[in-house]
Amino acid sequence: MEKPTEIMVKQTRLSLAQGDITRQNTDAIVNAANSSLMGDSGVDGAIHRAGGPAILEECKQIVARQGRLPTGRAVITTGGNLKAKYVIHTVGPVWHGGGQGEPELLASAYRESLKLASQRNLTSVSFPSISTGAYGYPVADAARVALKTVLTFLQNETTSLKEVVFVLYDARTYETYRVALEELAK
Ligand code: AR6
Repeated sequence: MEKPTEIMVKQTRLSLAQGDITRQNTDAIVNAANSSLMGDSGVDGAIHRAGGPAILEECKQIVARQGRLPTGRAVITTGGNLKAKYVIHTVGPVWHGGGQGEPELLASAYRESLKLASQRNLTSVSFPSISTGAYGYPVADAARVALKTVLTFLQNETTSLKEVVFVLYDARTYETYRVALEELAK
């Protein structure tokens, strides 16, 4: 039988795809940013490159207003030239071995992003695999936290979201998320 790459959680479809998140046409895409919100490498760099300067301009205004974005929090800007109307910028934890609150902070990054999307009445949002690149979070652990957090949110919160997509860049990450979703859906 085909392994599940999507599940329904109440009214919302939670699915996995392999690809480049900057090409997604969901209402919002989530950026795995850092606290400076200045754009850098990885998915953050790709989003700023594809979306153009309007995103960085709004990020600068946000930092001028409220300071650096703490780990586990999220803010929303325009999507600039992207197909997505909005970018939700969140900061995942740097992996320090797991004993410094990393799972809670990673869960918070997903939850705060979902809350923002719901507050804006968005119907669809795409996530990358937050923290598993430059920030070094082991992918299998991160996948479990990510999927469980989204699932719990969709089960327990009232939300406008009809679609939540994880867009995984490489085959190994995609496969790891697929196994984690399969485990969770049992
Ligand atoms: N679409 C989807 N996923 C992508 C893309 C893309 N276009 N490009 C990379 N990924 P990372 P982090 C995947 O390092 O670990 C930045 O410099 C990538 O393969 O982007 O949260 C920020 O400014 C990996 O699976 O984010 C921060 O300083 C995942 O996205 C820091 O890196 C996350 O990798 C954040 O580190």
